[in-house]
Amino acid sequence: MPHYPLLPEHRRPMLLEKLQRAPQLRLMEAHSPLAARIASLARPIGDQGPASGFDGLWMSSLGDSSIAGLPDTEVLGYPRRTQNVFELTKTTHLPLLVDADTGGELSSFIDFVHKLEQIGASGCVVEDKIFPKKNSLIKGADQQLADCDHFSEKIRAAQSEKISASFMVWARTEALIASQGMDEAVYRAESYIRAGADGIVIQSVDPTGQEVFTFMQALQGFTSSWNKPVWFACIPTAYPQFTAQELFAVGFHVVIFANHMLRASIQAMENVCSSILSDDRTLESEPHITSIHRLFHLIPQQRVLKQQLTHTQLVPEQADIPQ
Ligand code: SPV
Ligand code: MG
Repeated sequence: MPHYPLLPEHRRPMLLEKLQRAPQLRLMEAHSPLAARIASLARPIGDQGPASGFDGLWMSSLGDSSIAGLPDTEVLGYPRRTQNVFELTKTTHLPLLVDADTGGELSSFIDFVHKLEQIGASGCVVEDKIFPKKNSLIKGADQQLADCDHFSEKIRAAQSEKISASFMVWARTEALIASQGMDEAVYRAESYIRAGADGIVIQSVDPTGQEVFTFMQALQGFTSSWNKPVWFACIPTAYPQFTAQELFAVGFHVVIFANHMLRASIQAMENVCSSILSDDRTLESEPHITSIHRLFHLIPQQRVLKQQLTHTQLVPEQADIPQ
């Protein structure tokens, strides 16, 4: 990737264009600019897997909250989330899909949508739980759904208030997470599509994957008779035995690997800390950690501005950063 950021108007349509061209996309979670760069440069080992790497990045609420040392309960807030998305644009040319949680209060959700558009994100996913939501993967959590009509209105409002046609507003139903059953999940997905959702994310923690397969089958008739394409995504954290290719085969267009960069980094950091404490030096951990040389390759150091920046030169550039 060249070492300059993409302009928002160039990045924003990329996800929709990729979907229209070849609707089988793999998105990787990125919780920091460094993680975004690593995911953007990643390629498969050997000759299996997509040679061009990931198709886009997922800005996970779990990732953003965890990095900030906060629970995934919408405490981080949109200003910090906005800043995080903006920071990511420095290190990747991939399109960005942003997890918008419940959207909270309507006017702040619309404001978030506008800022994401200005930054050049390609879309957001808003979920039908009651604010403040709890993470869907928490075992035994009491999960409460928002009223379906009210949530559909939120989708409708975001679609009519957004500025750019290429920015997508996806709806995510948590009906299965809230134990409301398949009929409710399908009913809600149809309602959100009627309200204008560009895509649907189905969240499930069924380890067999059967729930999401049934969901896709149940919606087939409705979506094939619908007047515009609707994209479907799943988040296979709880059913990792399925390849993206297998999930595409049952009708999904997007597979989101929602937390794997984050979890990989935690394990690596825990291991190096234990190793250094056990050996009382760093020699033994060296073969297991990234070399400084590799770090400098990922985040090049040689780019030093030649000219002295004056205060007046800095102001307009900073003014472009949505707060
Ligand atoms: C996230 O990545 O923040 C998600 C996906 O919302 S999950 O944590 O699986 O609910
Ligand atoms: Mg989330």
